[in-house]
Amino acid sequence: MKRALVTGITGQDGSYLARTLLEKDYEVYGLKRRSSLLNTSRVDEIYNDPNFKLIYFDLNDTSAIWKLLIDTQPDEVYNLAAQSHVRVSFDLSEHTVDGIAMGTLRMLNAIKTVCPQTRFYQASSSEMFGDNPNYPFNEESRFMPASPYACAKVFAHNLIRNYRKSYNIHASSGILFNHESPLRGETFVTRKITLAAAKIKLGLQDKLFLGNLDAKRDWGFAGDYVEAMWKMLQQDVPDDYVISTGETHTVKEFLECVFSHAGLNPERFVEIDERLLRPQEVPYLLGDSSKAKKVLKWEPKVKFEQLCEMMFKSDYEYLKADNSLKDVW
Ligand code: NAP
Ligand code: F7E
Repeated sequence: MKRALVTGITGQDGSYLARTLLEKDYEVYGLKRRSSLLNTSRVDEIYNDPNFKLIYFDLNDTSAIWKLLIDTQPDEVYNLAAQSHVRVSFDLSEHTVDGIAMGTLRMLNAIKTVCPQTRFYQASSSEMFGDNPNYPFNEESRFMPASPYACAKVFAHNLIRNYRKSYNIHASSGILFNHESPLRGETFVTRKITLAAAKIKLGLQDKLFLGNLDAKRDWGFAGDYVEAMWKMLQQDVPDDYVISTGETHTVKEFLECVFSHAGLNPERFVEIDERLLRPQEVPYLLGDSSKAKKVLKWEPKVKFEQLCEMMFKSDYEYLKADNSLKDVW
């Protein structure tokens, strides 16, 4: 049985990846940092699986990382932990950069010495392309990061290449474009919109405040994207791969799609709040994942419309059942 360590287990991708690996008969060590309130709801369903273990960990704790690797000698490590909110990274720049950049360095240094045969996945991001105007973006496109978050992801991405070449470590980066799901964090724009539409429909909310509606994103489904992470670590040779749908939509289009599933007119409820604008915006993201298609035989399954519907329905049905509420519209 293969053993995998997944950092960021309490996050969206951590929970989808853990399920995927358990289905593939892995022993999964889910790594979580300490929190003052319980925050394991995304992995509650797998908590009692005999092949799943929840372990304390922090990207900032070098000795804990070393001990963990010495004790577990994993076949694969998936490094998903990060302060992943781009807007927040402008306010918490040092914390964000330390976790992503230094945290990845700490992991790689430990692997190099403790278990150099371990395969490593790094969660790189389409945010690294920033405000580069030359889309669509592939593995060779220029990084022009436009936030502390993206700058740190470029640093970590470069480390992966450097450690791969210098020390022959099997380390791969997935340059993933935005991917969403019913388990997406509630402060990312897609989930903020689907939750608001569900609450408005049930009479629990009357306004939705948003920032820039014109930004374009290449949105896919998280369940499809974690499969690509796993495929990268099954290759004989480590490499970098863009993972995307090849379709881009504005935030306004996502809003309209969700509100139309809810039977609501967004103009009645949406207001722009300038505080939600970013010091520097990433205006246009569109990925070209031809390499992943060819080498990994990976393709996204869920389309934009299905994603909007899936996320809205999940929020609506959960809230309706939970509160025994009736539609007010
Ligand atoms: P997420 O839902 O925000 O989850 C992030 C996870 O990292 C959470 O479990 C969080 O713990 C943990 N974490 C944060 N700081 C930590 C620290 N110092 N030590 C240990 N754990 C820490 O993010 P996601 O959407 O699942 O994304 C997974 C990874 O992919 C991230 O690295 C993200 O930057 C990257 N990425 C995401 C996307 C996307 O569209 N989703 C696209 C490209 C790349 P808490 O629950 O305690 O906060
Ligand atoms: O913003 C605009 C905002 O925060 C998307 C992370 O997973 O994907 C994610 O980063 C767009 C931006 O995601 C609001 O200005 C408008 O243009 O949902 P988001 P993101 O910044 O694209 C990348 C690939 C990652 O790597 C990150 O970890 O939506 N927007 N109004 C808003 N965004 C938010 N959050 N809230 C608003 O009210």
